[in-house]
Amino acid sequence: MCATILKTIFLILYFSYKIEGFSELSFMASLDWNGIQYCGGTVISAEWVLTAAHCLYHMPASEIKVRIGSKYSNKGGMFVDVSETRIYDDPYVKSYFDDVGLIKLSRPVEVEYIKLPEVGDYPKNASLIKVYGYGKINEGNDYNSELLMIEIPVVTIEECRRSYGEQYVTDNMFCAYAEEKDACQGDAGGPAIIDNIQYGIISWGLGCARYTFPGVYTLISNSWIRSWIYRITGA
Ligand code: 4AZ
Repeated sequence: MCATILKTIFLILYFSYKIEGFSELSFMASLDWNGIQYCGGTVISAEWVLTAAHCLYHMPASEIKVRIGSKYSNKGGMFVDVSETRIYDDPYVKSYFDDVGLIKLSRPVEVEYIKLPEVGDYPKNASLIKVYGYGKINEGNDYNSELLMIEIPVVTIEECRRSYGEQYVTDNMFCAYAEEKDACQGDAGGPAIIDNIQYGIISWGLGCARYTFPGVYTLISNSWIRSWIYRITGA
């Protein structure tokens, strides 16, 4: 009798995966390779995690695990296996800079999924994005396992191109910059959010928080990116 009740409780917990006490950010995901936190991501539907393509290159799905809904990259939340990874593979659009990828989880999770923008819904110049990550806190070796957030303004694509060169900042990207505040190694794949909508995926930049060098983000509302995500995930 007691064993049956315990078993039922166990099954209910096992099949719901609800996070308690962390609901406002339960969509946050940390990618783990062999016990090493190496990228971020966000849960966009029961089975799909959005991340950067470069977090998935040369990475067998079987070697990635995703920690979901935790304030820490090394404990808590749910630790879920990956069944499949996808990067955009249209022969006409193919470069390192189309930095969007998807991870299919081995089982569905019930969390507060992050919402994505409509096609053409661009983050406006000077609007503040919230950027979340479990990555490094400077260019040195100061690793940090706790989820951190910065709030920084979007800068114009022209300003970003002046820093990096015309050819490196494509129409699939936007940039954000503030002195001393930036994403860093381990944050890529994580979100840039305005008003509870994820507009960007942390993608690249020269070093971290270097003077006059913005952080670069994948522009989710770009039409092929947005429709590709929708086609695969329904989100
Ligand atoms: C990274 O490797 C990374 N400063 C992410 C963002 C930036 C640099 C590196 C931008 O995850």
